Amino acid sequence: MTVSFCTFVDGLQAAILVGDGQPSINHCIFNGNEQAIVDSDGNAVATCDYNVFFNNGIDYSGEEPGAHDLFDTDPVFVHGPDGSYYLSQLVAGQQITSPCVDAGDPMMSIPYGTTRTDEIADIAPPDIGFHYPLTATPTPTPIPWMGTQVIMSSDRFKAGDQFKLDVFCMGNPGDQYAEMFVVLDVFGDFWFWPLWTPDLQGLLIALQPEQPVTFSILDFQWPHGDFGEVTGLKFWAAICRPGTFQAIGEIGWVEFGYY
Ligand SMILES: [Ca+2]
Repeated sequence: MTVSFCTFVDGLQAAILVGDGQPSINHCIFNGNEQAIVDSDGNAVATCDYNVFFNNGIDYSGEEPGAHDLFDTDPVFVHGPDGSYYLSQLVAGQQITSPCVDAGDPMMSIPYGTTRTDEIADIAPPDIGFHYPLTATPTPTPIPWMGTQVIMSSDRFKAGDQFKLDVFCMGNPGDQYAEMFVVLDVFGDFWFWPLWTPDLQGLLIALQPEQPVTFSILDFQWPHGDFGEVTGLKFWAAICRPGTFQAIGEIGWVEFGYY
């Protein structure tokens, strides 16, 4: 049995109680335990080395210390993203570097993980003690925006305002064409661009790779006259695979009114 790259802190009994066999105990930190490595009956012979001991009641009982053990050595824990037993290190921004850093057997393979609060993986020689998993979030791959976005010059219009409606369309990388629909939604009654009649209609448009295509749908000056006040009107816009009503990406919309 092998116990390696573990950290034992503040145990009230023996951190490791050796029974039978010939265990190997190495690259572990024992800090503040009542007892660290204890042979229960004298039958076992543990091979111990490259361990670090600090503030334990008893470091070894019935087992032989290793040639590279460090005694009375503060591991200098610091709190990090996944816990409180990272090792203080100048390279990670702390004031001092823990004596456990790079204190392992240079011939020992390095466990996957890190002792650094900035989550940079351990490199040779190995650090002694527990290695936290690398949880650093991967660089997010930007997801290209797809579908339609509807932009209006305002959401409330009055006489003389410029009424401008633009639709931006962006397809999948391989899409060359799409069927585009723009709908004026007057409380559930639909009026379809480009003729602005209730008949379902759209237009086949050409898309461009990796950049949106812009359509100016409406552009006029809001007329004078007493139309009262209306809110809650909407424009919807979608691009679909030609011949289907299968939308590509997002369906854009805006809400507007006039007074
Ligand atoms: Ca190292």
